[in-house]
Amino acid sequence: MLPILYSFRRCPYAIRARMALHYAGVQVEMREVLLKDKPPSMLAASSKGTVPVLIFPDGQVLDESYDVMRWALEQSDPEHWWVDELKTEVEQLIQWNDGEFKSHLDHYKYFERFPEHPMEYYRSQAEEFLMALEQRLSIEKYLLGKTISVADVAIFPFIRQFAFTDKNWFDLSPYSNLQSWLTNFLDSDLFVSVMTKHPVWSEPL
Ligand SMILES: N[C@@H](CCC(=O)N[C@@H](CS)C(=O)NCC(=O)O)C(=O)O
Repeated sequence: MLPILYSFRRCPYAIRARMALHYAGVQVEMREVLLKDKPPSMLAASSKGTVPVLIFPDGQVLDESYDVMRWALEQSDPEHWWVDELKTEVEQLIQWNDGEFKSHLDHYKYFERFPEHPMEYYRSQAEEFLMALEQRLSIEKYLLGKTISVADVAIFPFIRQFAFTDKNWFDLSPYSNLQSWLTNFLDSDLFVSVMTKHPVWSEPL
């Protein structure tokens, strides 16, 4: 019996969880869902109604992507993505990403829904985070040093989403280190493998 992962292919939270699970060599039963039509068994396990949700054969549930990542790395972490001494810094960065930056990103991506300001306004608010990442990446190859850490993987799917909102703008932006960092992840075998398409799972009758 494998753990079950409810996921949505393009969701940045689900992408970070799938990347950590794949990296750790954890096999799961993948259940691709439609966010508009969530399976009752997923909602029974986690009433929050967000993906990813990981359910273990003993019934234990993880319904926060960062918890899924941490659990995966506890199983296996061959390249040391987890460094105990960096925990606070990692969590501060992820909190900034998942909180303020994600909100600016959503406003930028769906600016038509927020007519109070033009799209450029939301984008420039999001850029505060980009600048902080660019600054870090101008010193070291990865966000927290010379090697990849859990922070890079947790944040990458959101920068991908930002970049593809207007790829032309992003490619011409001054964030050259961030551009290379993003390309590196987009081209990685790890990312490509977790983006395999799965048919939508439907609840057996
Ligand atoms: N804090 C959660 C957030 C997960 C989340 O918001 N996922 C989105 C999809 S990207 C979702 O499921 N939204 C519910 C919906 O759209 O109905 C986590 O880290 O796992």
